[in-house]
Amino acid sequence: MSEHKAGFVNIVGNPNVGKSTLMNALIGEKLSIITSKAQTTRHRIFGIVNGDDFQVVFSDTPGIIKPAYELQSSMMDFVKSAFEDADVLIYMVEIGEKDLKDEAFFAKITNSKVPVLLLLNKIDVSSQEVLEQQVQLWKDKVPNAEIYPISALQNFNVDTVFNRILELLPESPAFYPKDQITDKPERFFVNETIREKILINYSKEIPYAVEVETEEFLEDENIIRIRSVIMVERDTQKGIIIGHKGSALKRVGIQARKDLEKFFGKQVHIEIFVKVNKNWRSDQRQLKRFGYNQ
Ligand code: GDP
Ligand code: K
Ligand code: MG
Repeated sequence: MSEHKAGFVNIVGNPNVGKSTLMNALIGEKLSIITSKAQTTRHRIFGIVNGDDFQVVFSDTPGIIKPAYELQSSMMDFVKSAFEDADVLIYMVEIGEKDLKDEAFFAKITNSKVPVLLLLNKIDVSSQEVLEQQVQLWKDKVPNAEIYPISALQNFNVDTVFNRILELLPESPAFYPKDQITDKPERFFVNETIREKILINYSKEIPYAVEVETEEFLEDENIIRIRSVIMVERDTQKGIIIGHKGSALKRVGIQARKDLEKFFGKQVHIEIFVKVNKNWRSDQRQLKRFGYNQ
């Protein structure tokens, strides 16, 4: 009789190396939003893969940065927590990357008591020669890690990594019901989808000044009705989000609706409003309300 295995596999690394892309590839669902911009991921998000005799609880986390304001400090608290409860640590780096800028976090990886899988990502844009150099470089830097070259985007070697994770998982009963695939409520995915469209459609500081809150999520048999609020820090930002005659906000709404219809497998009706909420990024109480303080 085979034993049941379960555990936490936490993905950490620099911004933009492909952590969220990997998480989605492992789960087979778009749980985490992905853009080419740093700080796309602000939360710790569980993605759960269930089998008859295993349950793997993956955690996607924000990229490691030196925090400059309260929101970013909370983001780094999520990363810290991911170091604390891992059964297997995934340290993701990309081809051509030099170092993890934060030495304290890097030391947590090299001194890790749990197995470390170092995933060298984006090998689809690398030559064989560069890849071999990089593998050697990381072997020297993180001697305690097993190194796997992968392409999260093209799903190359992701199954090899998954099978190795299953070998490394401790024997344990499941932590979550076997039909659950995440720890986050539906509204969270609405907020994140809208935020992804903001990251894609607006430049400079706008996406970083934005938080999204979904005030209404009403699910009928055939349709989901959603009302969400985009919060910005200043009046000028509100104007930019809305755009000429509302055209920019309308585009965000259309793009978000398409993704949400795919995600929920149902027709979606969405209304989006914009509000100014001064300095929410630096306000502990606001951050707590938005789910940042653990
Ligand atoms: P994160 O910030 O570490 O979560 O990174 P994301 O998953 O958001 O990805 C950042 C950018 O890298 C996005 O534009 C992805 O499409 C891209 N990316 C992720 N994985 C790969 C990969 O394997 N190959 C290539 N070429 N690009 C990738
Ligand atoms: K990103
Ligand atoms: Mg991410």
